[in-house]
Amino acid sequence: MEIIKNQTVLDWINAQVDLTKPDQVVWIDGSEAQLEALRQQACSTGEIYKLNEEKLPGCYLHRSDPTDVARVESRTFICCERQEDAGPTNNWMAPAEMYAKLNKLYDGSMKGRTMYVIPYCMGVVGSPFAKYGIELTDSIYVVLNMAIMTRVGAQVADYLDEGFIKGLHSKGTLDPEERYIVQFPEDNAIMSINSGYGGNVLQGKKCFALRIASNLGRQEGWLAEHMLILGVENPQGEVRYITGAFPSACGKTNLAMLIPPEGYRKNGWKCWCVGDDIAWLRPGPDGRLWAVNPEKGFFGVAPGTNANSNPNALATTQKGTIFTNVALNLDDNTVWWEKLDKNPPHNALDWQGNPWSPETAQGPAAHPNSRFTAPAENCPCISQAFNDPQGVPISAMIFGGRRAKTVPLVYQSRSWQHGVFMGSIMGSEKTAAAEGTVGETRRDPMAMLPFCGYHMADYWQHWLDMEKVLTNPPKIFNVNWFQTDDQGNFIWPGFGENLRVLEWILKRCFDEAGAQETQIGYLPKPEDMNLEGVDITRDTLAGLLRVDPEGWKKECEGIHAFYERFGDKLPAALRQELKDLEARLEG
Ligand code: GTP
Ligand code: SPV
Ligand code: MN
Repeated sequence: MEIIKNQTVLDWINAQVDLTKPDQVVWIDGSEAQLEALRQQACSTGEIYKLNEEKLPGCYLHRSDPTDVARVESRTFICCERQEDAGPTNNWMAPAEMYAKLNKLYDGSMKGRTMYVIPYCMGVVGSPFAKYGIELTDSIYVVLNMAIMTRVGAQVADYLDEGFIKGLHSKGTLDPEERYIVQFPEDNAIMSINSGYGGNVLQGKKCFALRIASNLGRQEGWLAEHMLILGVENPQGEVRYITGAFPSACGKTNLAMLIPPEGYRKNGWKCWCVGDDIAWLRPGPDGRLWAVNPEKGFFGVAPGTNANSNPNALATTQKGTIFTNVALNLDDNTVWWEKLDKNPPHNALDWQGNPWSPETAQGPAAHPNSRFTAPAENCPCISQAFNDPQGVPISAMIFGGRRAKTVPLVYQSRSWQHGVFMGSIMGSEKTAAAEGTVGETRRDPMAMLPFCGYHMADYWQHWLDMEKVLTNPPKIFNVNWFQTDDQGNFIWPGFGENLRVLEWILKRCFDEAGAQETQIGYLPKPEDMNLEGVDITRDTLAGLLRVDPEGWKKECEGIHAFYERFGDKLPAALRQELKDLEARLEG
């Protein structure tokens, strides 16, 4: 059944069929009947596994290949004609060379398999700000995930025209040596092969909504960002919105679903989730910045999610969810992961399908980057504005990462330009969300290092330029929930208690809270933050809000080294901001 009429689109699909040579082609119409048939088929081959229907209705478990458990940045490429357009932070290859390489890998890769045609939309279908694409894939797992994460099927068919984003995915042989995640921004095309995991293959997410969309945003005057979107309702019933850019596995989903501490709840504070990973931000006619979540579901980190840390995320995963690389409790056919509760199953299979029990465990039951794919509509705190094509107006933008030392709990930029500088110097300790050594600090500007689809210095310039069209721009802040004591324990309680920081941030946006000026920006004085009902002394808070000039001088050395990579392309405004910071630290 063909549901797409546009000839350019059909010609492109036919060319990919000729290349990959599937036995058959199936069009995804998005109907529940078709998705259910695919689930049953995937269960019959072991690709997915049905969980306890009473406890977890409509939920499934999938195990990916053990060599294929996270994004692979070393095998992710931006292929544009000129290498300097990809910049020093992206892997690059000339498009012709990459197409030649990939075409060999795709040639016949779907023989004996079915090709699924997934028409999908990022954003609200039919809205002027939505973007459309097609992912061709030989994986039912990808189809089922895309159907949760994006708006798929017949509803988008009429919107597919010459401007669609082309996407080809094949599991290939899963050979890690030949794994490629490739964006061709000048062709609006995405090709990934030899992976079946997450952001490598659910192309709507990082490949489209960040790498390709960041290019579109630059051309069209908007921003595609790795940001959560959260509405905070105060006791007066007014909802103010923030976005937050934290690197992978640094707390976006948790902040996006924050539950206010008890004292706040009693006073009428509420939080509303608009998005947990990606924000498309455009200037509105009112000169404010408006945010839309282009996704329709959450692809969230499972370990650490529990009834205390993030009850909303846990509730979201109780139906219609696909779990990837978590443990299976054989006693009742449910799932488990580290820190879900204090009762690990004794009769279980680990994320690789091997027998696991706490007594005999050689490693974790769930992979540290195991994930849930859950519909946003399941979320108890989903915002009323979730499906609003206009999005929500943003009062504050927050940057942040994992930093044991130096970076205080929160500080505010002195200006938009200084805020862009703050984003550009973000650092974070590496997590399990991508390959590499966990714990190493790396610069991850705006949490976009793996996701910016063009030259990072041009991207900073684009951010700087946005100021000209924003008469009422959001205020910019940096947060760090992750300072540790000498024993390595987190000092700040985090999670719901982060609302105390958000309260100060949002009040700053409306001139309702005090601050002190420091070398690095504006910080709350310890008495400017509400500590009622939390087990933190003013002294401890003062420590979390300390600016350590010596630590910051070291930080500046690292920033210099990082900035050097951009040579002449580094915007002069950022070079100046670094100079000014150094002068203030000396003074
Ligand atoms: P991606 O989906 O990879 O983009 O990750 P994310 O940014 O959405 O991170 P997520 O919210 O899933 O959190 C990742 C890890 O950080 C989990 O193990 C959380 O428990 C932990 N975490 C989140 N918020 C906090 C916090 O406020 N304090 C502390 N100490 N840990 C946190
Ligand atoms: C991230 O790593 O930021 C994620 C997970 O959100 S993935 O979609 O795999 O990139
Ligand atoms: Mn993410």
